[in-house]
Amino acid sequence: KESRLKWWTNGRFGMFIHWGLYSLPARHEWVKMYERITNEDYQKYFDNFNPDEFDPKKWAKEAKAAGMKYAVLTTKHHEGFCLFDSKYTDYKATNTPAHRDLVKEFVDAFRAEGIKVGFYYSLLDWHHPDYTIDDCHPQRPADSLSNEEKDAYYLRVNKGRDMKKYQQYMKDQITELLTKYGKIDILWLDWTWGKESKHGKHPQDWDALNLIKLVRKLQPGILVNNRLGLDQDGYADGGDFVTPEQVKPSELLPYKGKYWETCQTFSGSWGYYRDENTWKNQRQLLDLLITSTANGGNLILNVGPTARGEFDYRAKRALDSLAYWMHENNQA
Ligand code: FUL
Repeated sequence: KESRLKWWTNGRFGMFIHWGLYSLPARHEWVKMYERITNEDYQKYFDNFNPDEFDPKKWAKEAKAAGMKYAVLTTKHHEGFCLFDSKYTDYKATNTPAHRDLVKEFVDAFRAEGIKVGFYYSLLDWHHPDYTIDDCHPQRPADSLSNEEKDAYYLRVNKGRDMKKYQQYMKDQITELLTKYGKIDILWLDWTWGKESKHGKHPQDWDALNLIKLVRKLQPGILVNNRLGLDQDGYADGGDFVTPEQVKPSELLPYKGKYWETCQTFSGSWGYYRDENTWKNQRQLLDLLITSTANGGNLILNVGPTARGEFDYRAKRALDSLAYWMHENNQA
């Protein structure tokens, strides 16, 4: 494990990219769930997904200048939309006006800059017809219903949904991702929850053990994060690193001694959120980077590109401020 993780612990700093149909409404990557948007109403984002400014070579240059050594792209987020040309769904970028396999272009562009590539893949899927509807789903029951009414609702809407088929779908897609794009350095699976969490009443079954075995077989050198929940079942190979999310620098200290990567946003949400006003300044970003590195961890900093495929000017400004600092300190 130590030797597999060597490049990653040395690299310390990565770029997360959250991009999907949610970049069109531009108000959080969870918009479909938060606003209970139906598939029919969400369809307009698919029909109009046309990232005419998408040029991942530019993204890769920005990442490199900022001193980032790896990048992880959302191949599919919770909304279920695939940025890659999957055989197993029509809900993919090649069927939108984009007409491109965006994952392939990302991989080629970042590799060309010497940046390691990773894939984020959501376990949740708010579009797949076999995925169990639970209390973390756009079609969840109304809050006003009683518990009995909610249970009856779940029974009704999940009739005919077959989670086993969805498990197979995940395996098929992960197989595509890990066989069609060359050597993949990181797989970032997201996410599962314990019985205690607020979504625990309807726990999902990802067939996690067989999933991780498949991943290890297809790409023995790959690094996998810890969000499959296997560590909860006493399975030692629960993941290669832990992933404290959006925590303050001071809260990172207890992770010392583990392999860890904190994931952080520039402004709060992960998907492009046009009207968000909480952008971190250079000092805050450097504080995160320095605290992470000094305590033996990694930082993966997220950009949510716009629907046209560009980095927002505020993201560019933040990246440039890091590039400037790296340059002044001879780090990049
Ligand atoms: C979370 C997700 O629900 C967020 O949307 C984001 O992808 C973050 C990195 O992980 O659990």
